[in-house]
Amino acid sequence: MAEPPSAKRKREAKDGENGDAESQGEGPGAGTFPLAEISVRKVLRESARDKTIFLHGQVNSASGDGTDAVVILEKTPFQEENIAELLKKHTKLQLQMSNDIYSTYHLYLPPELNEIKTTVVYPATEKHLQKYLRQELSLIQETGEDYKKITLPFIESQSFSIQWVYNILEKKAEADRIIYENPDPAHGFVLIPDLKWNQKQVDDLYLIAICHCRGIKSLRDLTAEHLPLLKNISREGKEAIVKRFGIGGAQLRVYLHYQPSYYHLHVHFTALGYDAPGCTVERAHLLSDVIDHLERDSQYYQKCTLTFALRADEPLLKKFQEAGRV
Ligand code: M7G
Repeated sequence: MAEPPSAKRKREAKDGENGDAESQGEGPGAGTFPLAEISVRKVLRESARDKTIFLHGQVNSASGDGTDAVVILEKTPFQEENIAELLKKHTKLQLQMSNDIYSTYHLYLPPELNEIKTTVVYPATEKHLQKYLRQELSLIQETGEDYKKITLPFIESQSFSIQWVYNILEKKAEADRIIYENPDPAHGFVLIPDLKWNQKQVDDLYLIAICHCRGIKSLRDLTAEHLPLLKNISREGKEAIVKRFGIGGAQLRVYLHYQPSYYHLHVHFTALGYDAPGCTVERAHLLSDVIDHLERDSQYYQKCTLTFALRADEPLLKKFQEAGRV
């Protein structure tokens, strides 16, 4: 019997030669993280709906002082093709309650069917701890002038290291995970699975295209000069995704973040049916809209007002408050 396309796609996502745990550990900073030795300092954020918890942990060094880590634990989506095995191979089925035709159970599974996706940032900086801490948000409306006077000096003075981006571009990390590359230094990019995606199912597909060209910090730096690069990312990125994962361009949400966390231009590709973190209207800018705006006006992103949310303790919010802009 012919395999349904969705099962095939899922199997391909799972089998993708780049998705195994070992290959994800390669590159600078590789090595197994001593998870069992970590002491939990604080729960930064948790979500019962998303089945995720963000922890601030510390790993004790020989001298006795702890090094900070962020550990993110996330229960993974079901994989359709594993369901039969899951029902058959369960280790225990414990009745919780029964009433007439209704009953609920605790179902216990063997470890290989019970994965928890674990993301570690280690050593983590104070900025990482703040990034994941749940906090009240405020909307900022940043004019082109605000960007030049407030935001740009701020991001030049302090923003996350983008060493991991250079490691990908220079093939020093995640080289075996690259899905597609256009090597052109000005108009080329690398397409790679995002840290957030375990590649086991396409329902939560998430890839990023990272441009080779250095120095384009964000949406604010884009002009018509970058249209060839943006169009390559859009067209070639979609072609590579349909070829590898069977998801067509019309089923993809392709966008840039403003503000991003990492100031080296990159574009997010997520499954349209997936509510990816950061795909909200105050952060995601569709690549197709960005291209359209730049075709109409090369200076669009230097002039327009951009709205985004900042967390209560973000130093950039303080800068906007000091300038009387909030
Ligand atoms: P962003 O808009 O700058 O920031 O996107 P965000 O993290 O607040 O969304 C950067 C994207 O790169 C995010 O989707 C991250 O999950 C992803 N990412 C971050 N790091 C450190 C890595 C990494 O080391 N490898 C890969 N493949 N993706 C990463």
